[in-house]
This record gives sequence, structure tokens and C-alpha cells, in this order.
Amino acid sequence: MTNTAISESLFREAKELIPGGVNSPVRAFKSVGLPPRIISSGKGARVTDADGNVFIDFVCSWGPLILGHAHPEVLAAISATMRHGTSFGAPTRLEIEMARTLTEMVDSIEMVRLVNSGTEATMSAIRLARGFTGRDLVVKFAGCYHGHNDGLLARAGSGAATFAIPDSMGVPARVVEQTVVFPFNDLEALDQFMEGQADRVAAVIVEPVAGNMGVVPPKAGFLEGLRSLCTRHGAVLIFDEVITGFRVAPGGAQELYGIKPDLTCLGKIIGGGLPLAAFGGARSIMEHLAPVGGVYQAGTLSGNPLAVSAGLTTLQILRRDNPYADLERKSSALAEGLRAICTEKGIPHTVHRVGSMLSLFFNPGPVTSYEDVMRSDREAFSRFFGKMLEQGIYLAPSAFEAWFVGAAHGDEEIAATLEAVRRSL
Ligand code: KE4
Repeated sequence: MTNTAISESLFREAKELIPGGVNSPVRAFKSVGLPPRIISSGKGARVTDADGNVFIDFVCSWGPLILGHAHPEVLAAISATMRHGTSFGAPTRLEIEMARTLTEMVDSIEMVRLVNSGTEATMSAIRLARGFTGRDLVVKFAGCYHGHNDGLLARAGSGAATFAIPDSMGVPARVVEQTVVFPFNDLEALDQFMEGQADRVAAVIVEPVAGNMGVVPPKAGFLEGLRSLCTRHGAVLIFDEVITGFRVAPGGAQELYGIKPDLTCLGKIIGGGLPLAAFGGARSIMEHLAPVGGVYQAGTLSGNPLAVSAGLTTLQILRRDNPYADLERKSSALAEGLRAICTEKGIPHTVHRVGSMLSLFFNPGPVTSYEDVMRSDREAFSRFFGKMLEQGIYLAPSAFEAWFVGAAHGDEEIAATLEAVRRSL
């Protein structure tokens, strides 16, 4: 058993002062029924907890750290920038450089606005789509998470095509009446709905590869179908690439699948571990944003120099070193190893992987929707998670999150992880 005394005493103190002891719910380890570890430091592919236990980390701050923890060039960029001050609330060269980099890396982005979180990015993109189209309805998909905006904390009403109901206390029913929720990967239901209500739909927002119900890839034709439906009915297609952006390809899922959304939301990797997100797209849409257009959106620390330095350096390293082939090789080895061990032990499983994001479901499959995901064995996952933690492997503490492989995970880390999987199962 690893020593957890300091983590547990610190977490007791945290719970006195912070709701659930955490600043974001998933960190509380509730779904795996264990007290969380207080993390003291990270370096490369590893994190160290308050008791000195070292783990190979596949959370990677929930996606941002594709280069690993405390990357020396990222740290150097932040410290060089901070010598000139930390924030001005005024335009800076860094923001111009970041904007240009984004337009170069993501084809569909002609103009971009920086914000501080993925939630802000999707909230703003939806308001922009509504302002641009003059319509109110927003379509989302069950199992996709786009941050905690009121209108998106919604789940399907009784029938798929009826309006949503709140998925959180504190969200007024009337707020989610403008949201319609459909099953992910189900074009049929949405097609019928759009036929009848199309002139009311402002936007369709989707994670092009779902990463918040575990990793669920789009079925062949699903994204193409969304594109043609939105084009046909004049709705704005929003790709929420907060996870997939710069993760599954340099240009994100839209590059990987060859689909051009109207607006793209970015986060996580774009900030290199500091608070930075963005939304961007066609100039004809983006120019509806204040102060040019009538759609208001703002932020005190948007485009903050330190966050932009960390993110810009991260993107520059990704463009310079192009780790994607190596990420593909290592991630594939991990996924294949998971499949082989589960098969060998006769454990029902489905492993989904797109690039360096992957999930292991204790579920015979197929797993193509939230409904399928819900049939997975969560108990089994909790036991597995606990055994992996014991063996020094830090997975996302939820069966419905992704594992992230980064440039700092070498063959040695993959082999050690698969050895731990074998022992855990
Ligand atoms: P933030 O507001 O947490 O920066 O981003 C919200 C968001 C938007 N879109 C997608 C596709 C996302 O995955 C997220 C946030 N992801 C969660 C879990 N994967 C972050 C972890 C957390 O909530 O603490």
C-alpha cells in the first residue's frame, strides 16, 4: 500500500474550505470511491503526490500537457514574459502572434478571439451563432460536454426531439428550452428534426470526437452529415475542439476528418497548462463580435501574456517537432496492449482510440453513444483504477474520461503501464 497520510490530512483540510475539497468536481475521485492524492509536482510524464509517491500520469491536466509537465522551453517562455509584467488589459504582440498561429494551424479559422476557459469559448461561440443567425435553438448531443454554460447543462427531454431539461440544479427550465439534445452518432433523428424546425436552429455544437463520455469516435458519415445539414438549413456548425484541438492532429479533428466547421472552440493544449481558450472561424461570422458587431463578449484576462506565452510555445514546439507519428505509435501500442490483456483474461472490453486520446470501457461493445457507454461496468473500472493507482499509474478518476498520451510518455512508460494493467486485471 502506498503511504497516503499527508494527502488524506490535506484533503480533510481542503474539504473544510473548498466545496468537496476541489476546484473542479471530477478531481474529487468520487466516481472511483477513493480519496484523491494531493499533487505536489510534475515533470515530463510523471507527477508526485504530497506523500512522495510518483505516478506515470495519463490525466495530463485533462489534456493540456501534450508535451509533459514542466517542459523546460514552456517554463522559460513564461519566465521571460513575466519579467516584463504579467497583464496589461491592452493589445499585445503576443496575442497577434497567437492569433496568426491559430489561423495557420486551423484552416477554418480566419479570425479568432481568446478567452480564459473552454466554457467561455463555447458560451461565446453559441451567443455569436445566435447573433449571426438571429435564431435561438442550439442542438447538442448526449454525452458531449462543452463546459458549464447554463444552456448546455441540459439532457434530452422525454423524446429525443423534445426540448431539453436541466442537467444541473440552478439552471432554470426555460433556459434549456432553447437546447435540443440528440444521441451522438445519430443523424436520422436530427435530420427529421431539422426538416421541421430548421429555421429556428442557430447552431449545432459537437465534440467531433467525444471525449467526455470516454472516447467515442464519430461514425463514418456522422460529421459529414452534420456539415451538410447545417449548410442546408443555414445553421452554424460549431466544433468543440477543446480536447481534440492540436491533440488528434496539428489542425485538430477537422483536419483528421476533413470537415470544415463554421466556428471552432479551442482550449487545453492551446494554453500549455495555463488558463487560455479561444473560439474562431469565418471572418463573416467573427466580425459580428463587439466592438465591431453587436454580439457582446469580453474578458479582463483574455489573451493574458503569461498564458499566451505558455500556449504559443507549446504550439510552436508541436509545429517544430511534429510528435504526432510518435504519439500515434505509442498510443496504438497502449491501446493494442489493453485489448490483448483484456482478451487474454476474458474480460468484456471496448478500447477506443483517436490519436493520443483513448478510453478503456468494461463493456463488450459496440459503444457508439452515451446510452451504450452507460452500460459499462463502473464497479470494475473503480477497482481497476484503484489497483492502477497502487501501482503508480495515475488514470483519469472516471470511466467516462480520456487517457492522454503525451510526448513525454516513452516506450518505457507504455511498457510499465501495460505491466500494471496486467497485474491490475
Ligand atoms: P473548461 O471550462 O473546463 O476549460 O472547458 C470546458 C470543456 C469544453 N469542451 C470540452 C470538449 C471539454 O472537455 C471541456 C472540459 N473537460 C473537462 C473534462 N474532460 C475538464 C476537467 C474538469 O472539468 O475539471
